[in-house]
Amino acid sequence: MEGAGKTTQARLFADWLGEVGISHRLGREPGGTPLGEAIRGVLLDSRGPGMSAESELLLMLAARAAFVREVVRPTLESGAVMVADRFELSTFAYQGVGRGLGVEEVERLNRFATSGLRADVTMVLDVPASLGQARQREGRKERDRIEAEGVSFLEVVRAAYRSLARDHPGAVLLDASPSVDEVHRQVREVLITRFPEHFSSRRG
Ligand code: Z5A
Repeated sequence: MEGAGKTTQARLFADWLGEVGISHRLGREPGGTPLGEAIRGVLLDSRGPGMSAESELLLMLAARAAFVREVVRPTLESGAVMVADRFELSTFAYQGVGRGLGVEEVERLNRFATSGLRADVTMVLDVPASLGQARQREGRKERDRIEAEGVSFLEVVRAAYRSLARDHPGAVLLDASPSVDEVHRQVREVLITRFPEHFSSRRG
């Protein structure tokens, strides 16, 4: 969810990987490449041209295709860990459910964009939409075009995330309402449990 603390947690997680000596790269979606960042500008500009749900989806996926080919695959091929601030579950929740395009159809198009690459672990940071928005207000972040949809749209997206997190391979639902440190502790716990061979002797 917006304002759940994804960027904060992705950075803390990447810092932790650095501390324990695991090479990694951090990227964000939409964005992460020159093309992706240009598309991000179009997608999120609240004063820009409006667009249909279909155009929004295809722009998200155009950015993702570049991100996977130019950033994610080369990072994984080099043996490093890729940390992504948002990935395909966002598209299933926002465009598949929130925009009503249907999760199955979005999954099909997404597979084309990613050439089937999946994340090993997806952490879904869950907060009520109102708390996410309050955090963003406090952080004084201006609302982007999608956030401007308002709290009822975001509650639909939240329900979609909670349901998708139950079935999506590798997804874990975390309560992101507590403090930054507590959520980071939960993130570490998930990774240590999932990949004990990498973290047991490197708790950092
Ligand atoms: N979108 C989509 O529709 N389909 C897709 O496929 C993809 C994206 C990939 C851009 O995403 C928009 O694109 C987004 C979904 C859509 N629009 N909406 N809604 P984004 O990730 O760039 O934007 P965002 O979700 O709005 O992220 P954000 O505002 O950067 O929120 P965040 O990363 O979750 O939170 P944060 O930046 O880490 O923290 C926000 C503030 O809360 C900040 O002041 C922090 O200090 C504070 N914070 C963080 N954690 C805590 C805790 N635990 N307690 C108290 N305060 C906290």
